[in-house]
Amino acid sequence: APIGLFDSGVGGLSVYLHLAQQLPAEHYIYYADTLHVPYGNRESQDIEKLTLVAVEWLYQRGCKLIVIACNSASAHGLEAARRHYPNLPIVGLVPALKPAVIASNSGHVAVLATKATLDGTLLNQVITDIAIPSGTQVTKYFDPQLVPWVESGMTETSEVAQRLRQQLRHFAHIKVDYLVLGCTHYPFFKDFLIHEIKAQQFAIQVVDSGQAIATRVQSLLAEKKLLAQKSLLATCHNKPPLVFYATKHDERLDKLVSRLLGE
Ligand code: DGN
Repeated sequence: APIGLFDSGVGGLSVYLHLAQQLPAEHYIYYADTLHVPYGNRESQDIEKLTLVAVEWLYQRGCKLIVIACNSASAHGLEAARRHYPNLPIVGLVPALKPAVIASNSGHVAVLATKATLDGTLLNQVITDIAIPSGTQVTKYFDPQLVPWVESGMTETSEVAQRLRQQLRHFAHIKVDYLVLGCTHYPFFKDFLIHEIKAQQFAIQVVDSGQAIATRVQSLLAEKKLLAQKSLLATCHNKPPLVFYATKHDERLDKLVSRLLGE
Protein backbone atom coordinates (compact mmCIF):
# COMPACT_ATOMS: atom_id res chain seq x y z
CA ALA A 1 0.00 0.00 0.00
CA PRO A 2 1.22 3.53 -0.74
CA ILE A 3 2.01 6.44 1.54
CA GLY A 4 -0.28 9.41 0.88
CA LEU A 5 0.96 12.99 0.84
CA PHE A 6 -1.19 16.08 0.80
CA ASP A 7 -0.44 19.76 0.37
CA SER A 8 -2.31 22.77 -0.94
CA GLY A 9 0.11 22.74 -3.88
CA VAL A 10 3.62 21.61 -4.73
CA GLY A 11 5.21 22.46 -1.35
CA GLY A 12 4.79 18.94 0.03
CA LEU A 13 7.27 17.75 -2.58
CA SER A 14 9.97 19.04 -0.23
CA VAL A 15 8.73 16.44 2.27
CA TYR A 16 8.55 13.74 -0.41
CA LEU A 17 12.24 14.33 -1.19
CA HIS A 18 13.17 13.45 2.40
CA LEU A 19 10.83 10.44 2.45
CA ALA A 20 12.18 9.22 -0.88
CA GLN A 21 15.69 9.23 0.50
CA GLN A 22 14.85 7.62 3.82
CA LEU A 23 12.19 5.17 2.59
CA PRO A 24 13.08 4.34 -1.03
CA ALA A 25 11.16 1.05 -1.10
CA GLU A 26 7.79 2.76 -0.54
CA HIS A 27 5.29 3.94 -3.14
CA TYR A 28 3.81 7.43 -2.87
CA ILE A 29 0.58 9.15 -3.91
CA TYR A 30 0.49 12.93 -3.80
CA TYR A 31 -2.65 15.09 -3.67
CA ALA A 32 -2.08 18.75 -4.54
CA ASP A 33 -5.08 20.96 -3.97
CA THR A 34 -4.06 23.39 -6.69
CA LEU A 35 -7.67 24.47 -7.12
CA HIS A 36 -7.64 26.03 -3.65
CA VAL A 37 -4.02 27.05 -3.15
CA PRO A 38 -2.95 29.06 -1.19
CA TYR A 39 -4.42 27.93 2.12
CA GLY A 40 -2.52 30.50 4.17
CA ASN A 41 -5.23 33.16 4.33
CA ARG A 42 -8.25 30.88 4.54
CA GLU A 43 -10.55 30.52 7.52
CA SER A 44 -9.82 27.70 9.92
CA GLN A 45 -13.07 25.85 9.13
CA ASP A 46 -12.44 26.10 5.43
CA ILE A 47 -8.95 24.57 5.78
CA GLU A 48 -10.36 21.80 7.95
CA LYS A 49 -12.97 20.96 5.31
CA LEU A 50 -10.43 20.91 2.46
CA THR A 51 -8.11 18.73 4.56
CA LEU A 52 -10.87 16.18 5.18
CA VAL A 53 -11.63 16.01 1.45
CA ALA A 54 -7.96 15.35 0.68
CA VAL A 55 -7.54 12.74 3.41
CA GLU A 56 -10.71 10.94 2.33
CA TRP A 57 -9.45 10.86 -1.27
CA LEU A 58 -6.10 9.37 -0.21
CA TYR A 59 -7.83 6.95 2.16
CA GLN A 60 -10.04 5.70 -0.70
CA ARG A 61 -6.87 4.93 -2.65
CA GLY A 62 -5.77 2.58 0.09
CA CYS A 63 -2.98 4.62 1.67
CA LYS A 64 -1.51 2.92 4.73
CA LEU A 65 -0.31 6.21 6.20
CA ILE A 66 -0.98 9.83 5.31
CA VAL A 67 1.34 12.78 5.71
CA ILE A 68 -0.38 16.15 5.80
CA ALA A 69 2.67 17.77 4.20
CA CYS A 70 1.38 21.28 4.82
CA ASN A 71 1.79 23.22 8.05
CA SER A 72 -1.35 25.28 7.41
CA ALA A 73 -3.55 22.22 6.82
CA SER A 74 -2.02 20.46 9.84
CA ALA A 75 -2.67 23.48 12.05
CA HIS A 76 -6.37 23.48 11.22
CA GLY A 77 -7.20 20.00 9.96
CA LEU A 78 -4.96 17.41 11.66
CA GLU A 79 -7.12 16.96 14.72
CA ALA A 80 -10.33 16.50 12.69
CA ALA A 81 -8.58 14.10 10.29
CA ARG A 82 -7.39 11.92 13.16
CA ARG A 83 -10.86 11.98 14.68
CA HIS A 84 -12.47 10.86 11.39
CA TYR A 85 -9.91 8.09 10.72
CA PRO A 86 -8.93 6.76 14.13
CA ASN A 87 -7.25 3.65 12.70
CA LEU A 88 -5.22 5.40 10.01
CA PRO A 89 -1.77 6.73 10.96
CA ILE A 90 -1.75 10.43 10.06
CA VAL A 91 1.41 12.53 10.42
CA GLY A 92 1.10 16.30 10.50
CA LEU A 93 3.62 19.10 10.25
CA VAL A 94 4.40 21.82 12.73
CA PRO A 95 7.28 24.28 12.28
CA ALA A 96 10.53 22.87 13.76
CA LEU A 97 10.57 25.47 16.50
CA LYS A 98 11.49 23.10 19.31
CA PRO A 99 14.97 22.09 18.03
CA ALA A 100 15.63 25.74 17.11
CA VAL A 101 14.75 27.00 20.60
CA ILE A 102 16.93 24.32 22.20
CA ALA A 103 19.92 25.11 19.97
CA SER A 104 19.63 28.92 19.93
CA ASN A 105 22.49 30.85 21.54
CA SER A 106 21.16 34.34 20.98
CA GLY A 107 17.79 33.43 22.50
CA HIS A 108 15.95 34.78 19.48
CA VAL A 109 14.47 32.58 16.75
CA ALA A 110 12.24 33.46 13.81
CA VAL A 111 9.47 31.36 12.32
CA LEU A 112 8.62 32.05 8.71
CA ALA A 113 5.19 30.57 7.94
CA THR A 114 1.73 31.31 6.59
CA LYS A 115 -0.76 33.31 8.59
CA ALA A 116 -2.86 30.17 9.13
CA THR A 117 0.12 28.38 10.67
CA LEU A 118 1.23 31.33 12.80
CA ASP A 119 -2.28 31.74 14.20
CA GLY A 120 -2.88 28.01 14.71
CA THR A 121 -2.92 26.27 18.06
CA LEU A 122 -0.22 23.70 17.12
CA LEU A 123 2.54 26.29 16.84
CA ASN A 124 1.32 28.39 19.73
CA GLN A 125 1.29 25.32 21.94
CA VAL A 126 5.00 24.81 21.17
CA ILE A 127 5.70 28.44 22.02
CA THR A 128 3.89 28.07 25.34
CA ASP A 129 5.46 24.70 26.19
CA ILE A 130 9.03 25.28 24.99
CA ALA A 131 9.86 28.88 24.11
CA ILE A 132 8.23 30.75 26.96
CA PRO A 133 9.72 28.68 29.82
CA SER A 134 13.21 28.94 28.28
CA GLY A 135 12.85 32.70 27.81
CA THR A 136 13.49 32.46 24.07
CA GLN A 137 12.00 35.20 21.98
CA VAL A 138 10.07 33.98 18.94
CA THR A 139 9.48 36.34 16.06
CA LYS A 140 6.66 35.28 13.77
CA TYR A 141 7.12 36.32 10.21
CA PHE A 142 4.72 36.10 7.30
CA ASP A 143 5.31 36.87 3.65
CA PRO A 144 2.27 36.36 1.41
CA GLN A 145 4.41 36.20 -1.75
CA LEU A 146 6.52 33.14 -0.99
CA VAL A 147 3.97 30.38 -1.68
CA PRO A 148 2.68 31.91 -4.96
CA TRP A 149 6.32 32.30 -6.06
CA VAL A 150 6.99 28.59 -5.61
CA GLU A 151 3.67 27.66 -7.24
CA SER A 152 4.49 29.74 -10.29
CA GLY A 153 8.01 28.33 -10.54
CA MET A 154 9.65 31.63 -9.61
CA THR A 155 12.17 30.51 -7.01
CA GLU A 156 15.21 31.91 -8.75
CA THR A 157 14.27 35.38 -9.97
CA SER A 158 16.04 38.56 -8.89
CA GLU A 159 12.82 39.82 -7.29
CA VAL A 160 12.75 36.77 -4.99
CA ALA A 161 16.47 37.07 -4.23
CA GLN A 162 16.06 40.69 -3.29
CA ARG A 163 13.13 39.99 -0.97
CA LEU A 164 14.85 37.08 0.79
CA ARG A 165 18.07 39.07 1.15
CA GLN A 166 16.12 41.88 2.78
CA GLN A 167 14.44 39.47 5.20
CA LEU A 168 17.76 37.87 6.15
CA ARG A 169 19.28 41.27 6.80
CA HIS A 170 16.40 42.07 9.10
CA PHE A 171 16.76 38.79 11.00
CA ALA A 172 20.51 39.32 11.41
CA HIS A 173 19.88 42.86 12.63
CA ILE A 174 17.50 41.68 15.39
CA LYS A 175 19.97 38.90 16.34
CA VAL A 176 17.93 35.94 15.22
CA ASP A 177 20.28 32.93 15.07
CA TYR A 178 17.76 30.28 13.97
CA LEU A 179 15.35 30.69 11.09
CA VAL A 180 12.59 28.07 11.04
CA LEU A 181 11.02 27.41 7.65
CA GLY A 182 7.46 26.71 8.80
CA CYS A 183 5.87 26.05 5.44
CA THR A 184 6.65 23.11 3.17
CA HIS A 185 7.04 25.42 0.18
CA TYR A 186 9.97 27.26 1.73
CA PRO A 187 12.68 24.56 1.62
CA PHE A 188 12.76 25.33 -2.11
CA PHE A 189 14.38 28.63 -1.09
CA LYS A 190 16.78 26.96 1.33
CA ASP A 191 19.79 26.68 -0.98
CA PHE A 192 19.55 30.35 -1.80
CA LEU A 193 19.13 31.32 1.87
CA ILE A 194 22.17 29.30 2.96
CA HIS A 195 24.26 30.68 0.11
CA GLU A 196 23.27 34.22 1.03
CA ILE A 197 23.88 33.72 4.76
CA LYS A 198 27.41 32.55 3.95
CA ALA A 199 28.06 35.41 1.55
CA GLN A 200 26.91 37.99 4.11
CA GLN A 201 28.56 36.14 7.02
CA PHE A 202 25.36 36.14 9.05
CA ALA A 203 25.23 33.83 12.08
CA ILE A 204 21.91 32.24 11.11
CA GLN A 205 21.02 28.56 10.83
CA VAL A 206 18.10 27.52 8.67
CA VAL A 207 15.95 24.59 9.80
CA ASP A 208 12.89 22.81 8.42
CA SER A 209 10.83 19.76 9.37
CA GLY A 210 11.50 17.46 6.39
CA GLN A 211 14.06 15.14 7.95
CA ALA A 212 12.22 14.78 11.25
CA ILE A 213 9.01 13.89 9.39
CA ALA A 214 10.75 11.17 7.37
CA THR A 215 12.14 9.69 10.60
CA ARG A 216 8.73 9.87 12.25
CA VAL A 217 7.06 8.13 9.28
CA GLN A 218 9.69 5.40 9.33
CA SER A 219 9.29 4.67 13.03
CA LEU A 220 5.50 4.73 12.81
CA LEU A 221 5.50 2.27 9.89
CA ALA A 222 7.99 0.04 11.69
CA GLU A 223 5.90 0.10 14.85
CA LYS A 224 2.78 -0.91 12.91
CA LYS A 225 4.70 -3.48 10.82
CA LEU A 226 3.77 -1.62 7.64
CA LEU A 227 7.24 -0.93 6.22
CA ALA A 228 7.63 -1.98 2.58
CA GLN A 229 10.17 -4.66 1.82
CA LYS A 230 13.08 -3.71 -0.38
CA SER A 231 11.87 -3.45 -3.95
CA LEU A 232 13.88 -3.88 -7.12
CA LEU A 233 12.10 -0.87 -8.57
CA ALA A 234 13.59 1.44 -6.00
CA THR A 235 17.12 0.22 -6.56
CA CYS A 236 17.05 0.82 -10.30
CA HIS A 237 15.42 4.24 -10.22
CA ASN A 238 16.66 7.47 -8.73
CA LYS A 239 13.56 7.97 -6.66
CA PRO A 240 10.73 5.72 -5.55
CA PRO A 241 7.46 5.89 -7.54
CA LEU A 242 5.38 8.99 -7.00
CA VAL A 243 1.96 9.43 -8.55
CA PHE A 244 1.04 13.10 -8.54
CA TYR A 245 -2.61 14.23 -8.62
CA ALA A 246 -3.81 17.83 -8.67
CA THR A 247 -7.33 19.16 -8.17
CA LYS A 248 -6.74 21.60 -11.01
CA HIS A 249 -4.50 20.78 -13.89
CA ASP A 250 -2.32 23.43 -15.31
CA GLU A 251 -0.04 23.01 -18.29
CA ARG A 252 2.98 24.19 -16.39
CA LEU A 253 2.47 21.81 -13.49
CA ASP A 254 4.29 18.78 -14.99
CA LYS A 255 7.37 20.84 -15.67
CA LEU A 256 7.26 22.52 -12.28
CA VAL A 257 6.99 19.20 -10.44
CA SER A 258 9.91 17.73 -12.37
CA ARG A 259 12.01 20.79 -11.72
CA LEU A 260 11.30 20.84 -7.97
CA LEU A 261 12.18 17.14 -7.82
CA GLY A 262 15.47 17.88 -9.54
CA GLU A 263 14.66 15.79 -12.61
N1 DGN B 1 2.66 24.43 2.10
C1 DGN B 1 1.72 24.89 3.03
C2 DGN B 1 2.27 24.97 4.43
O1 DGN B 1 3.20 24.27 4.75
O2 DGN B 1 1.74 25.73 5.22
C3 DGN B 1 0.95 26.14 2.83
C4 DGN B 1 0.89 26.76 1.56
C5 DGN B 1 -0.31 27.59 1.37
O3 DGN B 1 -1.26 27.09 0.83
N2 DGN B 1 -0.30 28.81 1.78
